[in-house]
Amino acid sequence: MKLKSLLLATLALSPLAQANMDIMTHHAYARATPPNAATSAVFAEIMNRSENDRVIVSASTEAAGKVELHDVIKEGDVMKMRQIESITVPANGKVELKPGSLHIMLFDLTQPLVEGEAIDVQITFANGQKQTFNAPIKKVMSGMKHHH
Ligand SMILES: [Cu+2]
Repeated sequence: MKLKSLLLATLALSPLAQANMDIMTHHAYARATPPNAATSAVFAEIMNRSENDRVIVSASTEAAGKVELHDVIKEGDVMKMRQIESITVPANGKVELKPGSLHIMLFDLTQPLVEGEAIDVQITFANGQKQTFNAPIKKVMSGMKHHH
């Protein structure tokens, strides 16, 4: 019993265990794709319960060959996606990745994303912390108007 409580105390004090409890991911999902689509996107609400801003610098998933962090900006009347360097999750705050706004962009999909299945997505923070969350695949109404 003594050993067990000692182990628990050590675990609680370890910076990694501490860090992992600071970040919580809610309502994650990935956009379902038609059979030949090469791209998709992942959305989630990411909460930071620590006293420090946390900066997401990259993301990865086995479902895609390439993953980028994206934002959507308005150029005149046209909404355009662009790659961004990082996404900051403010201290004691949250950031919402959603259609028409911040998202994790998937390129070179290794297989179609089928509604009802799920993918694992790993995000990496500037401090080296990594966090994996599960994103169920859902049909998403396009939040972005496509102008041709
Ligand atoms: Cu994008």
